[in-house]
Amino acid sequence: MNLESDWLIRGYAHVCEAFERQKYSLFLTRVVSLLITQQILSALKEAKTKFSQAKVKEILADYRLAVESREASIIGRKEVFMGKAKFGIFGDGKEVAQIAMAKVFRPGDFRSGYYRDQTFMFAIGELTVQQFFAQLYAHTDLEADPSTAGRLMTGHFGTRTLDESGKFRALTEIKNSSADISPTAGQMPRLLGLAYASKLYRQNPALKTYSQFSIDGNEIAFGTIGNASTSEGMFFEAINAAGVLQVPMLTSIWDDGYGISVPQEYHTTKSSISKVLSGFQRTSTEKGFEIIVARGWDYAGLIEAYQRAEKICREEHVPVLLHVDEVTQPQGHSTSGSHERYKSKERLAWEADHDCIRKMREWIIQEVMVLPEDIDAIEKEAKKSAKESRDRAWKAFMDDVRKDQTLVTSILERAVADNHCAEEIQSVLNELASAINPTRLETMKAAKKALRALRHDRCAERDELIAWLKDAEADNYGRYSSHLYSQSDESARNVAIVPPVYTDSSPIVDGREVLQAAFDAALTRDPLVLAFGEDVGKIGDVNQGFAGLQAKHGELRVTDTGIRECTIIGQGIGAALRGLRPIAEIQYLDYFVYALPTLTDDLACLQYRTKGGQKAPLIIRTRGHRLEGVWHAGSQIGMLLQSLRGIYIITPRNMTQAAGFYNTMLKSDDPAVIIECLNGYRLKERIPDNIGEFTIPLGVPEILREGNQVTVVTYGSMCRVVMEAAEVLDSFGISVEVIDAQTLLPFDVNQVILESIKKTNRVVFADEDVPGGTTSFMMQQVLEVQNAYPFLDSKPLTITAKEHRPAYASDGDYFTKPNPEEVFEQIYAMMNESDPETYPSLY
Ligand SMILES: Cc1ncc(C[n+]2csc(CCOP(=O)(O)OP(=O)(O)O)c2C)c(N)n1
Ligand SMILES: [Mg+2]
Repeated sequence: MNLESDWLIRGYAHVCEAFERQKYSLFLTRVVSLLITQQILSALKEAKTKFSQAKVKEILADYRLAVESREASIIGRKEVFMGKAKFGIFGDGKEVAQIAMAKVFRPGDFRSGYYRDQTFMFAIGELTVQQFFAQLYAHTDLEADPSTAGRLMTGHFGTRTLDESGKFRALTEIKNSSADISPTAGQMPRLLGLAYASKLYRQNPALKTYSQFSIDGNEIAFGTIGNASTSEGMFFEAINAAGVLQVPMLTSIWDDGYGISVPQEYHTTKSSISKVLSGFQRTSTEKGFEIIVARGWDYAGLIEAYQRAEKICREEHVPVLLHVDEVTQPQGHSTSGSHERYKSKERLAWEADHDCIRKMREWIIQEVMVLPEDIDAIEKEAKKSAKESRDRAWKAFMDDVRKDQTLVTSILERAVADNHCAEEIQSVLNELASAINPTRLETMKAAKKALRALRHDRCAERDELIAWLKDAEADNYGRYSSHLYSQSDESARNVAIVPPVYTDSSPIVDGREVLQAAFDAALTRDPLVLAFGEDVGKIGDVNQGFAGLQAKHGELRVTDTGIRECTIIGQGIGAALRGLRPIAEIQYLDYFVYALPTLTDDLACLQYRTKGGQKAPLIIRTRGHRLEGVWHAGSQIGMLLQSLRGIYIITPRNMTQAAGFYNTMLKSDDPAVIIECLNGYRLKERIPDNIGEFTIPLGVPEILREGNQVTVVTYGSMCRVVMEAAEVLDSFGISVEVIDAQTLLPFDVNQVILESIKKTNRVVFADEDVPGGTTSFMMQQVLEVQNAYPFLDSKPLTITAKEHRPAYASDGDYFTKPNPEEVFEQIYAMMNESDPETYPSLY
């Protein structure tokens, strides 16, 4: 192109843009363009862009997507204000950066991001605009919202890594997004694990054949996080760990200068996360991160930045931090309030000027030499397309919801016509018809109200309503309550039971050696198995369950980590999401508190929040119960029961039971926490001959001692305490049946405890948790769920630790946690109450 025509085109573009910027009408812009001479116009048309035709096409397709995504945000917001959806949080302002990121995202890669990433999901082809709206409406159909089936609020993205039977799909053939969660920065621990998996697949030759999970570890884990959320500990923990591990983790920070209303200076030292983290920058002599800064409105710059980042990350397995600065948020944080409340006029004007779509448009006109009217046409079409997607999503949603409403309405109308409680039912009908945007709730309420009205009227309509109610309850269970645990054939509940085999030559060894033998067998059997945690590698954990196994199986299989419980769990989740079978260790149960957010918000609800779309069969190994002091005698198992539904909680009384449970869980696709007995590693046990194969079923208690007067239900280290007390009670003529619950989730699935109570008519729940902790859970399960209360002759009893945690003194445990004397006395007192003559009070 000659200089003259270049000048003309630029001049023309500037005039058009200036008019638009001043918000003069399109008409005026057109008039001006007409005034421009024929010569200029013909020069424009003849002008040659420096880009190839294919490139121009690609750029315009990107622009079209950005506009469509923006339009989806704008109309999404309106939908909320019209009452068609409850809440909206959108990716406006972040479109261009996400399109650039999508360009380097390949099959096999994983995303771990947050609620702003709609454009990225559109760009990789894993979310349609219609699905975006379906999620906004919380459409509970899996096809409508494949990310969450209506279970999560809008902006929670995830791809289905499992097929319909719950088995992994070929992850290297698809573009993967791990399932989002709402807690900001909660995506970071998992991101670390997703990247860590690539390192293992690349460096461990035994994993080369698992091509459905990885091709030579070439996959990048892409993270996204908002600027404000980088203040969270999880962010720093994950960044540091990625630098240490040198894993292909490409973290993008969408920096829009705010976290809801709070500006950057409240969040980040020096107001810049890339400045703060500059010490992580690798040098020619030190490993570390590659840190890149790009501007959120600079399409060309972003594309170049992502290409550079990808190359370093994918080829060298160096973690990259891409600080995308100068990002805007045109609609404000969410539908909960307007940003005019907290952004200054200057900031709002700056944001308008630096809007990434406006800037991209300018760039296309100036650099790609596309006529504004051609861009207008693209914009028009993109906006129309977004609206059509919305309409389709809304129709599908309403058609679905209305199915039940139509059915129930017709039953009620017939009841009125046949004069069954006509007046009351007509008013129910009127109420149902008046709902503006009805959900299933209104229909359910109407049916239940009608059934109340018809309680004396045994008509056909009543029977129909009852039948509908049963079906609807099953459907709604499926919609809102299924998939807490795996529902596949590989569910832990389906693992075939292989009993332990003992022979005369089965050696008697320290408990820790039983575990060591089981772990050795697992590592030998399955190259996907690996173990990591603090002190797990070189010394084989603080109690030597893995002793010698790093030397035998290599550092990639049995390895140490930094002191970072939260990301140890994330490391496990990410690795498990990518087909590996990690055993992640939290050194003591007491330190679970540090890992709990990731366990509860990410792992426990994974199957549930994706309605069976993703799984992470992570085994968390820890040790608890009694040993010494406040932080090495953890028994706060009630805390786990309350927060970790979705993860099985296993409490073996010794290391053989623990080994059997590890074997069971390694054959299943459910996650589990296995709590070993802190004081059991040196106790002698006989190793089963089939140490690597035998399995123990979940939810099946074991009767450790038979008796017929009192049933004691306990678990873990308390089994030994209760057994000792039971022995003494026996010598006082009191026959105690001792039951080891073995697993708390699931709990006694065959009602062994109920059968025992039918015989003894008395029950005691004993453990080392606080009063009202796990014993209350067990009591609720037995009295309420198993219906044991009619068989009781004595008040049910709980024997627990004190409310405080155990003191360190040598007898601290004795006076804090239940001891054999206390168990004896409490059970004796129970018998004294029912038969004081035979069992006179002790003192
Ligand atoms: C752990 C946690 N704390 C608080 C919130 C509430 N919250 C939701 S979004 C948000 C601001 C996040 O800002 P930023 O990380 O900058 O992302 P942006 O929304 O600006 O893209 C807050 C405080 C949350 N979701 N999770
Ligand atoms: Mg922000």
